[in-house]
Amino acid sequence: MAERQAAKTEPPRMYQVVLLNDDYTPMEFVVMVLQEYFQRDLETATQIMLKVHKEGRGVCGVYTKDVAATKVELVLAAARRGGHPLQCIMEAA
Ligand code: TYC
Repeated sequence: MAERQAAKTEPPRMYQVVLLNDDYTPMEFVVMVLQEYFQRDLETATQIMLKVHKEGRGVCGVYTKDVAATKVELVLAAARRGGHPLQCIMEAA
């Protein structure tokens, strides 16, 4: 019982949503995605986009599992609508 209660009050596992670089998605589109879906201001969004562009990947934010999964789906749907190959994944933080 003590164990069950301890497990119940464990903080939820967190997941980071990660953007991956590609050669085709416009920088402006990635900045827009970071502003729209990750509530980043223009300066922070630009910094994250440039990090992905230079280093191949970058963390957009850290969320609970359901929120992270929803954000990945929203980003991929927006990329598809725009005809961009942008890839977005989630991984345990
Ligand atoms: N590398 C892209 C370009 O030069 C820009 C880009 C940045 C694409 C971040 C994807 O997650 C990405 N247009």
